[in-house]
Amino acid sequence: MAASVDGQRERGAARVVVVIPAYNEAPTIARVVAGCRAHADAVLVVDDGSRDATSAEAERAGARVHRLARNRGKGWALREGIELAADADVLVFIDADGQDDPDEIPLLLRALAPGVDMVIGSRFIGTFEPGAITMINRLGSHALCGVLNALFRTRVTDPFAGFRAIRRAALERCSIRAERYDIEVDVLLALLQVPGGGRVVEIPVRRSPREHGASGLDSVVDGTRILCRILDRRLDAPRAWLGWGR
Ligand SMILES: Nc1nc2c(ncn2[C@@H]2O[C@H](COP(=O)(O)OP(=O)(O)O)[C@@H](O)[C@H]2O)c(=O)[nH]1
Ligand SMILES: [Mg+2]
Repeated sequence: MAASVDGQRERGAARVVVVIPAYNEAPTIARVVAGCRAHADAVLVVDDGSRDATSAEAERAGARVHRLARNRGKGWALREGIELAADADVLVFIDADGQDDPDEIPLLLRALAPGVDMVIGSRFIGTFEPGAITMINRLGSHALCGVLNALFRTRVTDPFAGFRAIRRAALERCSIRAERYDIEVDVLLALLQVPGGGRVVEIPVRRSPREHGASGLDSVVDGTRILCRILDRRLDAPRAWLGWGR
């Protein structure tokens, strides 16, 4: 039985679905899926064109797998997952490479108190284990986070964290555009921009190093894409004011 969401889990009312974007993660996906199943009602893996046994391993571990023929990016995969998890009350996003700990899912769910729309598992108020982040990514994250907080007058510590819990009702009020590693910041800013403003909280989590392969994130290309996404979102208000809806 999963952790409580507003005390609803005990009443069986809040359905928690974990959505995992996975690309060439065969060595770790089964363990991540198994870990998530202990804390959720269902686990959905979105695999867009992996060349290894990611889908088979995920299925073997008990996940529902949505397979796309060609690679479209982490953001695209998560957006497909959100569409498919239409029966969820709460969605949890977690990476497939074992860097996030599924046993911390109950902490996210517990922090999703009444009135809270999204809980971000912040690595910056939590812990990076040795080797879990490169110096360039740490510096880039701080710089981009500073830009975001200045432009949106927020005090977020980890807008790029993929490990989070979000209410489906809140997601339904957002229009998400990102296709790659700009997805996390896009979801956050879309949520903050809904009329009345979504309520977001952060809790500390632990981030482990990657156990196999390499990150697909290119610090320069994806850092630039994230910056463009932040600026694009910042222009939404003046665009709306001028009647230039998107
Ligand atoms: N489905 C899908 N998942 C992706 C894609 N790119 C990255 N991911 C997943 O997103 C998560 C984070 O990716 P990773 O490259 O490790 O980025 P980092 O942890 O931010 O360095 C992992 O679960 C990846 O398998 C993609 O193109 N498609
Ligand atoms: Mg990773």
